[in-house]
Amino acid sequence: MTATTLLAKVKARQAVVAVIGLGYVGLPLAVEKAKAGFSVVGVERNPERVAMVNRGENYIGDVVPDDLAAVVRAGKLRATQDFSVVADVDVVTICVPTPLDRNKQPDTSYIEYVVEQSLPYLHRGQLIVLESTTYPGTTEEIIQRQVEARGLVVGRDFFLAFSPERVDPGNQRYKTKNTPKVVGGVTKDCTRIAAALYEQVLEGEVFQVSSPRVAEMTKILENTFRIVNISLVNELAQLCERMGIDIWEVIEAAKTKPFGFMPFYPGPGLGGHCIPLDPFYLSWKAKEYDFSTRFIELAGQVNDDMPHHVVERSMILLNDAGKSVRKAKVLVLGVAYKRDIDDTRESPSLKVISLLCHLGADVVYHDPYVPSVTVDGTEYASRPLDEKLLRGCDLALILTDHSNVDYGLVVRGAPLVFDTRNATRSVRAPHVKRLGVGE
Ligand code: SAJ
Repeated sequence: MTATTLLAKVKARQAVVAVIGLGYVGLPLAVEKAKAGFSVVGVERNPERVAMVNRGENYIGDVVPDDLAAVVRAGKLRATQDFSVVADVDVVTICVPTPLDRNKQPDTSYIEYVVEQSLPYLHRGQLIVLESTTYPGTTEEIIQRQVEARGLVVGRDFFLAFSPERVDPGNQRYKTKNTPKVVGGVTKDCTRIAAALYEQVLEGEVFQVSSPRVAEMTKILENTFRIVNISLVNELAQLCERMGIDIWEVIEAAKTKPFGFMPFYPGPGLGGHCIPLDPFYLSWKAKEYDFSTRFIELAGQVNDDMPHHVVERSMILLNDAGKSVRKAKVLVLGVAYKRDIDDTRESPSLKVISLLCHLGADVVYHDPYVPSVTVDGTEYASRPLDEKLLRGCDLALILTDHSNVDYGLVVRGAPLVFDTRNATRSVRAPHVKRLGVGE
């Protein structure tokens, strides 16, 4: 199939699409492609997820359950663990994790694995799009190289592009369908066909760039922008504590500037599977060019220090109340990495709990979104939030500001509150202390 025929098939929504990886990126994308009329097959390693999709059952918060059920019932979406389906599709979209290993080195093994498993089935006339956040060069150095080793030539026999995912878990306004998309192909035809695919599926703008490397770097810039600015306010929050200034009041005032400013807020550290990790893909690649990405390294250090700062401040507050952290009963409020979601990956709360336990504290938690969590091999269950629990603790530590928690109850019940998210912003009481607020 030539570029022209594949392009026509995509525009007619007759192309058959494989989405490899049905996680928080892949499943919403698969559902949107099926809703647009494409026949979609999800290739997913987790058999539970495969079975749930085929029963029309949802497991990703940002997917509308009825949408998933409807496209499965209509036969427009099915899932499998079997890579051989790649032989029968026109488009392959790869949405697999790109974590860091223990030494903060990129781990592209998921991408390499799915490409290797797909290779026997890849053939002329197919479009391959990588969506996983990664360092500039990945698409060409890993995917193009492996496929061309089979004698296929990119831009002639197959088409290859990178298009970064921009999923913001829990965002009620921007979903997969209405978030603008950046697309960069190895050749003009690659870009054109990949852009056409997203134009059939998404409402948002499809912004074409000149290469996969530009698209890969675009995503890294987006996330590096966040990690650096979050670390900036985390550093200023620590300074404000010493200077007797309220950082939250300062940020609210700075927000009145209608141009040239964007608010970021202090917190107990940086969680999620993207912001704390993705920028280090660029750090690693930059070393090949004898370049040190100092802002990213520094941002990582400042953010990594925040859980330690929170524990240090907690110890001081307990000490001021005449209590030692050893044997102190600490109630952690929130273990998800950010508000109103159930994801605990890289959550700073887990680090705080681990540090407190190593200091001999007796830690329990409440999180309405997370029924249980394991820290250092110990499983904790979320405790019901009531007066008895609050009165029974020495310190209530707010680490995630879920909207459905009654912070008035927390302030009334707990003898001491340390709030790292300004959830108690309207309260002024001697037993309530906030991160970034000096006495
Ligand atoms: N955080 C702060 N202060 C802030 C903003 C965030 O401490 O002002 C913390 C959060 O509590 C969380 C972490 O940073 O622990 C990451 O939060 P995030 O808001 O960046 O959200 P993520 O990681 O779930 O998703 C982000 C997307 N979020 C936004 O743009 C708001 C987006 O950057 C990417 O689409 C996505 O990562 C990704 O997959 O790369």
